[in-house]
Amino acid sequence: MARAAPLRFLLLLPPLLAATLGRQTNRTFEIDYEGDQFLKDGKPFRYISGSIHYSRIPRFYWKDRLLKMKMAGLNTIQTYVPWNFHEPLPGLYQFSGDQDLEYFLQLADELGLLVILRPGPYICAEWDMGGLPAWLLEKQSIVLRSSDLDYLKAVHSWLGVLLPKVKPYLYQNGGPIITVQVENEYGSYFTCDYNYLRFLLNLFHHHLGKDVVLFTTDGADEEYLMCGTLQGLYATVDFGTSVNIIEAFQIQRKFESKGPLVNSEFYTGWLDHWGEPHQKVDTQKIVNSLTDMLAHGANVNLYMFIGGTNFAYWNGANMPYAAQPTSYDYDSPLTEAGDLTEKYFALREAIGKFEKLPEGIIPPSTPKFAYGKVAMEKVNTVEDSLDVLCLAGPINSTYPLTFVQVKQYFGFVLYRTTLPKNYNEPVPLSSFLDGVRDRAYVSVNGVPQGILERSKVLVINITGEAGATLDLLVENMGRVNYGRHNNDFKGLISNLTLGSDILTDWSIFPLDMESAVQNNLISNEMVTSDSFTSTLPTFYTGQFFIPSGIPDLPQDTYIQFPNWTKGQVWINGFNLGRYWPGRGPQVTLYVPSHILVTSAPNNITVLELEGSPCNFQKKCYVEMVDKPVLDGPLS
Ligand code: 6GJ
Repeated sequence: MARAAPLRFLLLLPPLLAATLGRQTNRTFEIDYEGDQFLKDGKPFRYISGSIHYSRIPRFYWKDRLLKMKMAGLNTIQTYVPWNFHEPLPGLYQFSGDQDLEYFLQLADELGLLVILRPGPYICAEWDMGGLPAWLLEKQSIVLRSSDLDYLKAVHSWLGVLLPKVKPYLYQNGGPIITVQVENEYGSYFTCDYNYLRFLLNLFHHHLGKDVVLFTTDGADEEYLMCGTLQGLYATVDFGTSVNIIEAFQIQRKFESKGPLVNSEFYTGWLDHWGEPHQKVDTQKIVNSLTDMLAHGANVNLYMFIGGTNFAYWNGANMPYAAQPTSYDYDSPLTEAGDLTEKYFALREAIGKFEKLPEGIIPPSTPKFAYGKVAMEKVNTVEDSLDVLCLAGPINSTYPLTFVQVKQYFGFVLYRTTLPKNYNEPVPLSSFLDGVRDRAYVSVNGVPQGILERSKVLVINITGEAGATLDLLVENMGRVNYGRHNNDFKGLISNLTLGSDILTDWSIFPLDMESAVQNNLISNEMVTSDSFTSTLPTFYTGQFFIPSGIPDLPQDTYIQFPNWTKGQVWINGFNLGRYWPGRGPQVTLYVPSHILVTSAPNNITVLELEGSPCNFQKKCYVEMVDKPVLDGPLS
């Protein structure tokens, strides 16, 4: 009987794989303009692809999701590379753990899945600032996605790191990447700057070589492709079930009279916004359009095949300002948690009419466990936690500074000043030109006064005595990811007026919630103030144990917040994202099992920004349940 490979062999796998991938081979992937098709190693090839964003799926589950996509009959997957996910500060690069793009590509290759890579540098994707890093806004006048030299310099530097990393993974070098998208729906953007596209074309060719298939994607409308396409970049379109596929591909043909028909984003669902109904797209309509496109020999990418989660603060927003929620379920064939849906099997059946479906077991939906109620206890308000949230102390400024100006890119900043005189009667507090970005939780001497909200609540009335402390905890709810407003500065971006007075002499506290939570600085040992009100932004903590004696635990779960309002939640220091049942439609947040432990208590930290069900006497609860609720009531 053959001896099993010694375990140490497995340690050799990644470098062996990389060495194999990095080699020049005689493999080819190209466009056959005469045959209106792709050729893979000289043979006609049509891709049936699905979108998966590795940045929205824990590394722990990448293989599970990719295998489910393979078993659905897909031969290719498509993924974005979010620049801000990998370069959080200029020159600081992160490519390990959940950011290990190369490992993700290796997994796809091992499973026999080809890859359509979309490295942007702008990606849209309902992702913060469309993937562009917020530190670009340190040049306040920067013109994003243009020939602005500061923007091009940053792009040149970033792609000079990213593209050499992915070059070994090109198909012709032994890897899975068959095509690479340049920019994203550039024709939808106001700059319409061909020099910018030429810069990108040359940069991609410089790093990847000229034998790679580079393409663009734009909405299936002639005016979009006018600005979104360029000689040397193969023009493709995107459209959903409401569009006639013949008309859509006729638009593509106006720009690519020969070559393969490609729908780079065929929408299997749709995006959500807080306060709007959860979006769904009818399965039969998707099946009908997909079948029609495949029958026409088109190459199709199903956007999304699995949406996943906007963990932490990664969600984007659209204009008029509307932030997307934590869940990016997208009503896609695999749920946010990777569960198989009726849409999955319907699409698998449709694909099976055109491609031989892989034999073998489809990985089942992962089990979910309801760990039940978890008692929570108040710890401290944000105002009383500044010593652990802002170790460097405040930045003092006559007028408010933006998040970027204090080098804080996500989460929260506390703005503090004092009232210049007595306001015994309610007086309007407002920000010039809708300048609160995006929500400000206002208090005077620790007494809540109300909430200012971008585009929704521009004025609140407050009272207070001269010298009283005025606090505004400002929350960044996510940067605009689509359209001209994606230079989305956060914080108090214009002066605040109180009646006829401009408020000055600010102390500005950038708040490092992550370090405080991960270093257990938000704990019950903290001194808690005597008088609690449950409407000041307040931290709560709780613990729960994974039940012993039950096999296969821990399992995935969902956390919900009955009678809480809005906030942020961490489990064992992992930032799960924003909850906002007070506005909806998302009620539960997905909790992947890999962040849970069986050997110790699991620590939950909640920052409730508005109102919790707790009071000083009564304990309060969050709840771990085994079913998601993404279409809950709207406020
Ligand atoms: C694409 O733009 C984008 O390329 N997109 C959508 N387009 C419909 C028009 C939006 C106002 S819906 C969701 C996707 C992603 O944003 C994708 O990144």
